[in-house]
Amino acid sequence: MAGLTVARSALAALPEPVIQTSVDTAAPLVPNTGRPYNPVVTLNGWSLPWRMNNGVKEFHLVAEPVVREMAPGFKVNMWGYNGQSPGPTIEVVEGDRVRIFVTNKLPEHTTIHWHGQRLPSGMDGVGGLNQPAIPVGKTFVYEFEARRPGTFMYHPHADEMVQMAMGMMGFWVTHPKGKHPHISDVDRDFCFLLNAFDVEPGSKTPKVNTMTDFNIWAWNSRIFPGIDTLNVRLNDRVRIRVGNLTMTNHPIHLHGHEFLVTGTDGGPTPPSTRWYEVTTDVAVGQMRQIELIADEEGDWAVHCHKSHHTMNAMGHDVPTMIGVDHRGLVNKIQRVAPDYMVMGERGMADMGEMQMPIPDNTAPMMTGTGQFGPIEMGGMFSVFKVRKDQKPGDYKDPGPYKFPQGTVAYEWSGATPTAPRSAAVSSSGKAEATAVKPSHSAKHH
Ligand SMILES: [Cu+2]
Repeated sequence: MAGLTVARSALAALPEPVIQTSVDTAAPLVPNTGRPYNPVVTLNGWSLPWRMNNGVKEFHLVAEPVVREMAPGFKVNMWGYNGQSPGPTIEVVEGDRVRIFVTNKLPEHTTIHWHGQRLPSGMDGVGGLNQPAIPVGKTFVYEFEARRPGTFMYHPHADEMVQMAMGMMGFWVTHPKGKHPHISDVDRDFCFLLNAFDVEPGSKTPKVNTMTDFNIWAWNSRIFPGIDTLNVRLNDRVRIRVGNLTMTNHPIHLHGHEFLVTGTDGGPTPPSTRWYEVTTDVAVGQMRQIELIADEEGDWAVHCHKSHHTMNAMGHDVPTMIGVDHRGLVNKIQRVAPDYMVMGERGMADMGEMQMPIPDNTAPMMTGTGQFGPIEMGGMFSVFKVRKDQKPGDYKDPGPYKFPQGTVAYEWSGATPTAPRSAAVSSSGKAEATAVKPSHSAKHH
């Protein structure tokens, strides 16, 4: 790595920057110095090792251009940290003294804001307000005590719109230093950031001046089916931490289980404030921790409930074609435009199966295959896999669920009675309505 050799002499006194080249979910980083804690698993990401220096945890982040593979075969030129976008997850313990060296290898200045942390104002990372921006080629030092446990993020606060649109962000977890009344011990602790990009199909670099009209909806700069599954053992207590650095909200929905929101931006929530849900909205700039007991075996979808966020790049101007009869017209058009094809006359499901040619370096709009056929999803979608034989500490994908005999929805093979229609439309165009007055005997409040 050319960049690293340059760094070596200049950064002699700094911790060697650790660079990640893989897009796979790394095994949890079990701490070998400092206070013990139960590490998190970053989806398609990793945690940054540190160096202990006289009781201070020293990390080294390198802001630099990276190439992130968002899904197999779809690579995007991004800016990130230590080889990837997002940057590595930083894990520390409440009360830790933390020193972070930030080296700027971008073509412009940058800073890092430690989103949600209690810290001295001069460490908060807003360029111009709290510090001069870090010039190209320079290294700055941030140092503070991780004062409260919880879920945090980091991102630039200099040319922020451009740098976040290019993928600069990372996750931060501060573990409690001991038993905390509002933080449970869990068997699995996952985390990921919600992020969004505007990459024109066929191009490789995000458009950086996009304000709201993004077309790639990602978890940790990956899109389905490039997002790893969340694999757990039956009856595990599972925590999932989500941070939102896109420009819109994402209602995150889990199938098959109810969960509690056990933490927000401000830290763990008091148990008396929690209620069960199956969807929780994560607004822009927010962090949420959800917790559940994984007590239903199976393959359970977990996804953003905005249906266009479980789609990959598509033209926004595709007209709705449902119900439009193209017969005859297509042949005529194909005489002048041989590539012309009809989409969506009977809905868009054909897109899930279609092997139509797409521009180089893009992802199909809806894709992924399950054991029964196309899943017809993209973007912010993954699978929560609950298995009784998943070993503790084993995060490997157990493969597709083996459904017990007789538990899968099936085709009816008996007689199908004709369904009577309740309100027929008369030839005058008026609906015949029948009102039924409730009888007195049926009245109850
Ligand atoms: Cu969404």
